[in-house]
Amino acid sequence: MSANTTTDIHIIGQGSIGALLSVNALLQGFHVKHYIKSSALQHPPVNVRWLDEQTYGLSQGTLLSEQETLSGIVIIPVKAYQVAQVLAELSPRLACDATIVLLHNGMGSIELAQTLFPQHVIIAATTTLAGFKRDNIVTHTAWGETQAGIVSDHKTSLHKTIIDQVLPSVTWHADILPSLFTKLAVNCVINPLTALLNVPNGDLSSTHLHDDIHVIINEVIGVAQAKDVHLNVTEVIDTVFNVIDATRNNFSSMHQDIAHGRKTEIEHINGYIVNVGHEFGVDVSRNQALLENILALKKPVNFSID
Ligand code: KPL
Repeated sequence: MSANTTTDIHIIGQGSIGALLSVNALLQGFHVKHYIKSSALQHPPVNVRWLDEQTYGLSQGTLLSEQETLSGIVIIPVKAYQVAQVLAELSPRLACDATIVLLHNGMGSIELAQTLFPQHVIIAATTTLAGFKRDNIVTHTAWGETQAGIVSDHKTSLHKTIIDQVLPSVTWHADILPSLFTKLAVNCVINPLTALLNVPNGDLSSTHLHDDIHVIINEVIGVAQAKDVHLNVTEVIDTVFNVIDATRNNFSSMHQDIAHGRKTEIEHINGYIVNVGHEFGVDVSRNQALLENILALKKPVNFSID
């Protein structure tokens, strides 16, 4: 695995997506550095079981605070509630030619990144690259596709061709917001419903849930519209049901978070819709109920994904 470019790839966090991207970038010969939080230092380094069943061991990551300056491409595939902290930690140590790639569920980080990094190139992306992490093993389950768009372009550096190699099947959009709101609709439906009903994604195709799913989606579309993002209702509904079908045997990340007693991303998913809905006077009562139900949810005794 020798470096094929002088551009460094920095990957923040070693959840499933971070670990999968690290392996993919290493396999392409990039110089990759990955970063972990201090609590992860007590755990053994991550092993990645790739789709072709090969296993790759990643080296122990570095603490972000130990890195002087980061230049090149900085990919941030962390939980939505960790993004603000990561951006704050990056703020004193990002070289001016670095490109930031935001890659997480939920919304709300673009504005923060633009405020903290007014001079940097910022890319927002969403991917269907998939895997799950159990102990220190990440299992790769789908190669997936990526939708990406530049949300701040200062022409100082643009690493598009490298991002094309590091992220799976990238489609570039002049306006990425419709893709991000569509993914938000997918997450607003699948994540809380699977967690509350304690079911795999596929069970949401049951016809008795259709009306409820339509209400949730319509509220997301109303909020997008208030932000001047115009989505086609039928296309969003089709996308949500296609994802339910394509991931029918998987447990959503929110189901897994609840099952493992971890914090969920609900405040950045349905919570984002509720906040913006209230700001613009859009009815978001169904998303609000989902937010409240998830926040109140205690892990049920029989709640298991094993
Ligand atoms: O992104 C996901 C998640 O679980 O967070 C979906 C698309 C719902 C797949 O499970």
